[in-house]
This record gives sequence, C-alpha cells and structure tokens, in this order.
Amino acid sequence: STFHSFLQELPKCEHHMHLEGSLSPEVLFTLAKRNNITLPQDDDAFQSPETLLARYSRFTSLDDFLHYYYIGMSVLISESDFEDLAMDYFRHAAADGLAHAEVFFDPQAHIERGITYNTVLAGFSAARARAEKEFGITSELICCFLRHLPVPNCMSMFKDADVQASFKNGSVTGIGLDSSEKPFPPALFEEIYAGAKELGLRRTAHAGEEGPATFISDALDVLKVERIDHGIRLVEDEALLQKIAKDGTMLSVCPLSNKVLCCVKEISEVPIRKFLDAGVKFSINSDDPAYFGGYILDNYCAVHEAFNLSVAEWTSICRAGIEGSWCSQARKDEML
Ligand code: ES4
Ligand code: ZN
Repeated sequence: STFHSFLQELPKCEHHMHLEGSLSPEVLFTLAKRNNITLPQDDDAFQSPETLLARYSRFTSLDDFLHYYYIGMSVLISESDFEDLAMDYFRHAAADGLAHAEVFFDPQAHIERGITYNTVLAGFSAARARAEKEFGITSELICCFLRHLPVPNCMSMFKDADVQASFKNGSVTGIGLDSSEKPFPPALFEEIYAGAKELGLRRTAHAGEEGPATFISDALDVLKVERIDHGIRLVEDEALLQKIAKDGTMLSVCPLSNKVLCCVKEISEVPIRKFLDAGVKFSINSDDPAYFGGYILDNYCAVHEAFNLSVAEWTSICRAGIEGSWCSQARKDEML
C-alpha cells in the first residue's frame, strides 16, 4: 500500500537490536557445519532450519527464547562470521529504509566460549564501516552485560583492557544490560554503571519487559541510564509514566518481540497509544529480527495495522528517534 512506502521512506533510527539476534536458521546451520559445531541432538527443533524456525513461532517467554539465542550464537567463531552476521542485518535494514542503527552485542556470551572480545569487535566494526559506505547507514555499538551471569564476571569484562580500550577509542559508544530479567534487578549493576558514567559512556538497560515498573525506576535512579529498553510495564505506574514524559526519557519499544515472547497477547496491547497521548518518547525496534519474524519495517507496519497512526504521528515518532539517538549533531541534522 502507499502507507508501506511512506513508512519505508521515513528517516528511521533503530535503538534496540541485538546483532546476535540477526542470526537466521539458514546461516546458523551453515556456520555450524563450517565451524564443526554440534547442535543439540536431544531437541527435535535442531533437525533443520525449517524445524528451528517453526520452534521460534512457539516461544513461551523471554527465557524460552534466550535458550535458543545462546545455542544459536555458539556457531559464531571467526571475525568474518561476526562481520557476515552484522552485514546480514545491515542489508535488511537498508532495504527497510533505515538511516541509523544503535546495536547491542553480548561479548560475555562469546568470551565464555573462548572467542576473544577483539575478534567480535573487529568483525562488527568491519561491518559498520561497510554499512556506512555501501548503504549510507550510520551506526553505534552498545556493549551489553548479561544480567544472568555473576556480577563479578560482568565487572571483570568491564575492567578488561581490550574492553576499556574500545570504550576510550570510541569504537563502543555505550553500555546496556540484557538477558533474563526478573531474577536480576538493575541495582546489582550499580558499580559498573557508575564506572561507565565516569568514562563518559552512554547508558541504557532493558527494564520493564517482563520485570516490574520498579526495575524501570531503579534503572533510572540507581544506574542513571539515559534510555530504557522495552519499558512497556511503565503503564503500571502512572506517576513514573508522567515523570518519564516530563524528563523526555526515551523508551526503545519492540512490538513484534513483545508479542512473540508473550509479554502481550496482541500488538494492540503494546501501549503505543498511551505513550503518544502522555507524551512519552519512544522508538520502534526489531530486537532480535531473525528470531521474532520481522525487521524494522515489519515492526513499523505491525504498529500501523494495530493503531492506524496519522502521518503527523509517524513523522513525530521518527523525529524523536533522530533526536534521541547517540550520534553526532551533524548526523542528526542530516537525518532531520
Ligand atoms: C533479548 Cl528480547 C531480549 N530481552 C532481553 N535480553 C535479550 N537479549 C537478546 N534479546
Ligand atoms: Zn532486547
């Protein structure tokens, strides 16, 4: 329809996408073979790319998804595996009319398997340079801490010399906090976030996806984050919602993710209308596009189908996305 091409052409920014979440079942099986990685033999989902994709349509929760997400990424070994993975994402993003991407990666999940941080970073950095040259897509990298791992493990990644170098030389722009949410409150990571602030890094955290609204206020008050990833459970605390609207704190909302992981029953339950009416800033994002059945434009289209937003509303969502990005003012001016 004409609205599809209107949404395709909007200057879109994505703030919530895990690069490891762009691993398709096809590429997963190809890399498993090439890298001699044995996939679980006691799970029928791993019989073929088709059976695996079918399993993805039956996720029951965040943890059910994460089980497959961590097995999936175990096939990534070489620098070029990481580069190819990110290029797969940037190619889809370019077709969808994306202007700018701020993407997460999960170094601890690779370090634990014996893959060095610099292997991962070099592959992703090569892809970022190619995406800018080949597609005109600018990007920033956000290094995530896995909240299900012991805090000392997270702290030792934070202090690692290669990680610190990437913070100081600008190849990594900010930090995030992801993985299993409910048993792992934000306050556990206070010291890491204080250290990141000290270094002048940008800061965000997943909060209020499955966890309660108190995790959103703790991320703001204790971790001093500048954005909230997901944040849909903000609707359970009206006072906090008003505060976030007043402060202009942006939420990175992921509609298809919320539906596939059963955080909502239907896209229409994602509180898009509530956020618009209350003046809460948000962007619309794909989260783990190869696992959740859609890239950025699919998420825009799903929101449009559920909420039938006006041209003016879409224009203002994209403007907020540009203004809330962590790129240079010069780049923002180009996109506006
Ligand atoms: C994630 Cl959807 C989601 N939530 C939390 N952690 C994640 N890591 C990758 N996708
Ligand atoms: Zn996420």
